[in-house]
Amino acid sequence: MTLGQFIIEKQADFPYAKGELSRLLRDIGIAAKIVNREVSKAGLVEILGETGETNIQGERVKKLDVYANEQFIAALKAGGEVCAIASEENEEIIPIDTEISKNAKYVVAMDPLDGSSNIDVNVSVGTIFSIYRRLTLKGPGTIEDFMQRGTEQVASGYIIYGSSCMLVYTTGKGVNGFTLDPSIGEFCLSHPNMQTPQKGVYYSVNEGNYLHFPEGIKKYIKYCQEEDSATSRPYSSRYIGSGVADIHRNLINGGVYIYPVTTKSPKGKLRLLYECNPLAFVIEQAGGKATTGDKRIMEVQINELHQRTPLVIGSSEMVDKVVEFMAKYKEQKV
Ligand code: P6P
Repeated sequence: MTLGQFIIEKQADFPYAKGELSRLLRDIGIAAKIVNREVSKAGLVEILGETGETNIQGERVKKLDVYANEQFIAALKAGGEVCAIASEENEEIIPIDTEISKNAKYVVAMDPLDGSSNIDVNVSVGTIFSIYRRLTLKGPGTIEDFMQRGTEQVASGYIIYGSSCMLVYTTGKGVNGFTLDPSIGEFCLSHPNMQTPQKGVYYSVNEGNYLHFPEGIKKYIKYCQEEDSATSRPYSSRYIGSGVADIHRNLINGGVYIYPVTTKSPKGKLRLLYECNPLAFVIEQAGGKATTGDKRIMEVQINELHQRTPLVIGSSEMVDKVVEFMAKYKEQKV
């Protein structure tokens, strides 16, 4: 079953929907195919960095994250279903005020190419997207449309450009994964009704920041490293610098991803609007959890577009254990 067929079939889940969300998800799928084509040949067309040269179309060769941003913006604008876009690549929101979008109901927040520093070394990267109903009544969207808690998301998901290209999304009725079949240029349902294991043996954290972690995180990392066959410890450390790839692996195999506060990132590094909330929606729908360490991610109040937050996300029993350690050592300072 292709993504398009699946979306139409599932549209029946939303009796009041008139197809706008379906078309919006289709638009995201189109942009994903275009970006995947460039990501998969990044090493060949020197799109890795700003080379200063121009390509055969006479365009300056752009960095892949700029390219991805432009492709998703173009696809969303052309689809006419959104009245504004927020992007990790843009300081301000992108209001959309075209004839085709004048009745648009939705806004999209996105990280067009998460982990893009890995492109040059051929490591998986991803796109993360979050869809909200607009709050403003008409005209181009405003920043007010994005100041919504994660619990208000209509849909969210990610695309991972890895050994294969996968699109994983939820509309609040479970999580489904689609793998791009390049021979037909379609995303095909490969992972129906994804459920993440309640526990796993992978923990993902940048231990280079260990000395600056809160005490509870330090204690949890040591817990992961202890010998205890009854709880399958020591766990395995897996951290590749692309959150989408780490979180996707943990979603399938079980595991926990942690990006806590550090001295360099005193509020955490990852962004609430277009990284943590969309990933939290997917993981919760797959039976996992996502927290700041003491608050459910999707209930965090958002006050600014690029707001950062600490993130603990993955298998519910493992997230609970991290929270337990953080509570136990909350007051302890190094
Ligand atoms: P660090 C990528 O920039 C990202 O937002 C996540 O995808 C990734 O897990 C993390 O930051 C890597 O950050 O500080 O460990 O290099």
